[in-house]
Formats: sequence, structure tokens, C-alpha cells
Amino acid sequence: MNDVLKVARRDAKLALAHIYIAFIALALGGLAGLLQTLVRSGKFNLPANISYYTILTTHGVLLGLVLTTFFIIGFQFAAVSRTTGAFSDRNRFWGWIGFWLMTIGTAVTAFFILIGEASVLYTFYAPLQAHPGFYLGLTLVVVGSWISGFVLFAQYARWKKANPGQVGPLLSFMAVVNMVLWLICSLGVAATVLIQLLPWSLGLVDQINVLVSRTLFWYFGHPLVYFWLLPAYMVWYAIIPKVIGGKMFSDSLARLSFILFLLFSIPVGFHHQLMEPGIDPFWKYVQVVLTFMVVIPSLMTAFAMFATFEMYGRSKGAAGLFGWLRKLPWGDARFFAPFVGMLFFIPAGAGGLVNASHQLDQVVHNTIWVTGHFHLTLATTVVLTFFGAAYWLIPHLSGRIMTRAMNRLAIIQTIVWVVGMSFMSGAMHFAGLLGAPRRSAFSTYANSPQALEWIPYQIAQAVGGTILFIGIILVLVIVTNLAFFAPKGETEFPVAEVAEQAERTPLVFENWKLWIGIAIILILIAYTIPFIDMIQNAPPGSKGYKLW
Ligand code: HAS
Ligand code: CU
Repeated sequence: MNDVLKVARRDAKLALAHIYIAFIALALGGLAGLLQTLVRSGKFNLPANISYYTILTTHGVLLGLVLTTFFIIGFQFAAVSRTTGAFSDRNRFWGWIGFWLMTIGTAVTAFFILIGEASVLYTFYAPLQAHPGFYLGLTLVVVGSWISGFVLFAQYARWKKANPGQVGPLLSFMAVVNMVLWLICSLGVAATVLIQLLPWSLGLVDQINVLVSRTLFWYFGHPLVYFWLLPAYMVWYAIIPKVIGGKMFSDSLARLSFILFLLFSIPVGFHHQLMEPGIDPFWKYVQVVLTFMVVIPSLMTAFAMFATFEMYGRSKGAAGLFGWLRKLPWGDARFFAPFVGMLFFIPAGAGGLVNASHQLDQVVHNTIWVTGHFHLTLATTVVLTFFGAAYWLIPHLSGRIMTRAMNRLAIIQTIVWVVGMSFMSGAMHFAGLLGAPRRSAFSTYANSPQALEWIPYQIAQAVGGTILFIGIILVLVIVTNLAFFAPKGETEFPVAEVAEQAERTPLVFENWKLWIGIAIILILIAYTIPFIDMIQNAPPGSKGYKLW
């Protein structure tokens, strides 16, 4: 199955182009993040009248939307080329079209943010209104990503045609699931942008239905977080076992968890709108139940990872309940960074369960607790896994090798990240419980005693933010080295084999009509009635606001 061992050179270029943009976004977005934590400590003001909200929007868009989408598509292109063979010329050509559309779109969006015409944050909630150029730029990014999705589907179909009756390679299967998920969910954001936000910001209509717009956004926004998470799970399931020298616990379990994500990721957007009026509590309840369903594949993943590690440790003679822990390759950054990501996912996921519980969400919603939550999930679990992947992926693609010195630096980088994030995200969680709001610049709210309580935590956030910025500089040093300066040589693209005792993978996982059909039915059940309600009983629309 894994007979293609290298990503073809021309595909490597395409994948690398995406990864470069991702790390440029990390550099700029990280700088914005540093500035924010400094401002919020109350000890620092932005120079030259730059607005806090301009910086905050830059940060969220570059890291939440640009870094992720570019890294994921680059990684998936590489993974699919590695496991199904070199792209056809036509597929590669369209891959480049997708890349350029996304890149031009990013540049347009960034331009309007930086000139201060679009400080609407990365969720661009109505009734905040941005310059039309902001929405147009984002549209190009999404359309580009769709093209890339179809390139992957076409490549996968080519492999299936050449290998009739065989199950597709695991990594390619996973990339296809992730892009199907992305395609279905991004229709929601495309709808609100094209039908509501663009005409409204162009002045063609003067009012917008805010609730419909937010609902379409979160129909997209929750699966978006799994679009980020699933590539990390690809690394955990299909690559980490090989990195540690072991085998994958079960191919079927990995596929089943991905299918469950496809089914349950989408009909759950209301868990971001639990505090919003205008949605019947019954439908919030339905979507909370579905949210708890989508936790199951993550629990399956935790189980599979423990099983993989334990199986490997015992094969090396480990004894006792946790003896296997000592057998893991702690000095290998390709393992260490993603492993720390897994570890942090335990409290991060627990925080998610808090958010998803309607009553508890009343305490934390719109507080900086939520910001703390996604800096554990996205900015630690996912991002550390991506860094860990970059440590072999970039040299594999650039024809170089990672030196021992760089590996050591990568271990240090991971530790710096852990320390910085523990300060920053930890302080955010605590301050959130004390009521500190998210999405807001520094204020003592007329020296109210409650707001003064938050200040020590805000200083801790700035300390953490500064340490994290050092972490960003370190990873940029490593990545630049791996891309341009490291010694030439061959680096392996690790792909794990399945353990001998695992069951054969059934073909039913590739019954796309079935899974996409069920996903659509679940979406219709969860959204049809409340959506009709929102339109039939719509309150008066809102004009646009520019509050920055
Ligand atoms: Fe979340 C808000 C609920 C996961 C990202 N989330 C956000 C926002 C972002 C985000 C960006 O229900 C803010 C959006 C905004 O701007 O408003 N989230 C959840 C739930 C999960 C969850 C139930 N979130 C994520 C992931 C994200 C992410 C993943 C990004 C990648 N989230 C919410 C809710 C809100 C929310 C509400 C709205 C809050 C509000 O009020 O606005 C679940 O998927 C989590 C399940 C995960 C687990 C953990 C399993 C553990 C594993 C690790 C195993 C470890 C090993 C190592 C093997 C149950 C798999 C062990 C080794 C040893 C030695 C111990
Ligand atoms: Cu969510």
C-alpha cells in the first residue's frame, strides 16, 4: 500500500509554497499577538494611533484562518502525493490555481485590515461592518481552498480507478474526509458573505439579519475547528506510530473516528450561540446533544494513542502500568512536540465540555476563558502537532535533513511553548472565571473593583505572550533552516503500518454517498426548523457599525 515513498518533486514545490505562506502568517500574526498581550497588561500603548482592534483582527485572521488553511492544504497535498503517487499535470496545475487564489485573497484581506477598514475580528460578526474588500478577499481564500479540495478528490479518484476494490491509503482517505467536511461547512460562510455581508457593505441593502448571519457563520465556524484538528489527528494516527518505531493500533478505528467527525461536526454550531436570543431552547438542546456526540471520536483517538504507545512500549520490554512511558523517544522533536500537543488536549477538551454545557457556558461565554480554551486547542494541540510535522515534512520536501542541533532547538522550542502557554492560557482561564471579557482592549472600567481583580492575570498573560513570541522566533529559525540552509540529504516521510493483529479495513468507510447523505440529514434535522423560525420571525435588520 505504501509503495510510493517520496513526494514527487513538482508536488513538493506546491506543498512547500503553502507551508511558506503559513509560516509567514505565523511571524506576522505572532507579532500582533505579542502586542495584544502587552496592551492588555495596561503597561503599554500602541504607537501611532494604531487601534487594538486592528491588531486583534490581524492576529485572528492570520493565525486562525491563514496559517491553518495554508499549512493544512500544503500538508494534505504532500500526504496525498506520498500515498497515492505524483499528481497528474492537470491536478497540479489546479493546485497552483488554488494556491494563487488563496494567496491573492489573503493579501487583499490583509490590506483592508491593515489600513484600518476592517477591524471586525476573525469572526467578522454583523452588525460590525468591514470594507467590501475584506469580504471579497476572504471569498477568494475560500474559493481557492475549494479548488484544492477538488484536486485532492480527483487525485484520490485516480488512485481508486487504478486500484479497483482496494481501500484507499489511510492518509489520503483522511485528507478527503477533511476536505469534504470543509466543503460542506464553508457553504455556510460563503452564503452569509455573498448573500448578506457583501451586498450590505456595498450599500446595496442597508439592513442585515444579524441572527441569520451569525447562524450561518457558526454552521461553518464549529466544523472549522475540526478542519484544523483532523490534520493533527492524521499525524497522530498515521505518522506518530512510525516515528516512534511502532505500529498503528487499528486502521478501521482511525477511519471510523474520521467518519464520525464528518457526521457530527456540522450540526452543532448553536453551542456557540447558547447565549443568543431568538433560538428556541429545544434546538439548542438538540445541538448540545450532538456536540457531546462529536466528543466520542476524540475519546476514541485518545484510546488509540494510548494503545499505540503502550503496544510499542511493551514490545520493547516495558512492564507495569506506565512502564511504556519510559520507552518513548523523548529526545525526538518529531514525537515530542505532537505528544505535548496531545497532553494539552486533555485539559483543552475538558474546557470544551464546560463550554458545551449550557449552564456552565453562561459563566464563561464572552469571557477570556474562551480565548484561553482555543489557545489550548488550536494554539497548542494543533499548532505543536503542525510544528512536529514540519520538522520532517519541510526537509523531506526541500531535500534536506534536520541536524541534531536543530532537533535540540525544536525540543527547547516545545518547552518554551509549554511554559508560555501555561502562563497565558492559564491566566486567561482564571481571569475569565472572574468575568474578564474577551475581544476587548485594556480598561479598568472606571476602576471598578471587579476589573481591578483581573489585572494580575493580564500581566501574567503578557509574560506568557512574551515567552510565546520567543517560541515563535525559535520555530521560525528552525523552519528557515530546514527549508533553505540545512545539509542536503534524504528525510523520510513517515507513514505507519497497521499492527498485525488489527482487523482488515472494510470498504464501507468509502461509501461516500452513505456518509455524506447521513451528514446532510443530520444538518437538516438540526437546522431546518430553527432557521425557518429566524427568517419568519425576524426582528428588524441592523445597519452596519464601525466601532473602531
Ligand atoms: Fe472549542 C469555542 C466546545 C474542541 C476551538 N473552540 C471555541 C473557539 C475556538 C475553539 C476557536 O460548546 C472560539 C470561537 C469564537 O471565537 O467564539 N470545543 C468544544 C468542544 C470540543 C472543542 C466540546 N475547540 C475544540 C477544538 C478546537 C476548538 C479541537 C480547535 C482546534 N468550543 C466549544 C464551545 C465553544 C467553543 C461550546 C463556545 C464557547 C462560547 O461560549 O463562546 C471537543 O471537541 C473537545 C473534545 C476533546 C477531548 C479530549 C480528548 C483527548 C485527547 C488527547 C489524548 C492524550 C494522549 C496523551 C494520548 C474530550 C485526544 C496522553 C499521555 C499521557 C502520558 C497522559
Ligand atoms: Cu464549537
